[in-house]
Amino acid sequence: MSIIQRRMLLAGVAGAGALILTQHGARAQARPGAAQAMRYPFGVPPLTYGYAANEPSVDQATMQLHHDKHHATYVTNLNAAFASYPDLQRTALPDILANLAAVPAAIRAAVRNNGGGHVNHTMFWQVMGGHGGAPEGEVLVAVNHSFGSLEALKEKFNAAGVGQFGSGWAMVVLDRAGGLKVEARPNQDSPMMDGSQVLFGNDVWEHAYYLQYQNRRTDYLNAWWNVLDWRRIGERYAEAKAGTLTV
Ligand code: MN3
Repeated sequence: MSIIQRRMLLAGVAGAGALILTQHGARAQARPGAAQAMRYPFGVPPLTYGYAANEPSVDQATMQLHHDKHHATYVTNLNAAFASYPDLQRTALPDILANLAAVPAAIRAAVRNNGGGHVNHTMFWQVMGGHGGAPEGEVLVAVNHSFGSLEALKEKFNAAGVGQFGSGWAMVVLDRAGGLKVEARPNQDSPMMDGSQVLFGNDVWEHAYYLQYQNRRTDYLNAWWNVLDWRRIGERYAEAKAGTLTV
């Protein structure tokens, strides 16, 4: 039984799987590069800016190692896990992560860790490379509605990041009404694993900041806002509401 067939059975609605497939068809048209990155064989999407674009807040060496080595390792391990599972190879990664219980037990942990690592980092590169500042338009409205102000969001987000024991992520996730919530996740877990969409998130693994900030995670969290690309985050918000957000 394919994972999609299993999901349709679990959902108890034959149409649910078809809807997901249709949505991915639409996604493939909207953002072909990003959609392809979510299918086997997986690849690390190239940065759309230079390694030095986030200086001085995130240094070039960290960007290079993080993108070319750390993310690449998750992708290599994910491809290895999928090698003997043609059903999984035919399924978009977000759909697999949304139903990890259906992944064969022998590779479930590898898919959780490395699949989560792949989607989290693919999102991460997208929302950086900008110049910080403040959101505009619908995202500004959503931020003010959900948190009161950008400053309040930053405070809550940084607290989630510094409070994440060990490795993990601070995330802004969307609820069904388009409202925003700050949530932390351990390791490489993704909110996709419990059916949520991510607007943006910051990596608080030591590999994300240790070269430059050593133990000063708070300083890294504060500086990271300077490199956010609010224009791209605005696009992600629109895509999430339209059901076309790929990752
Ligand atoms: Mn990382």
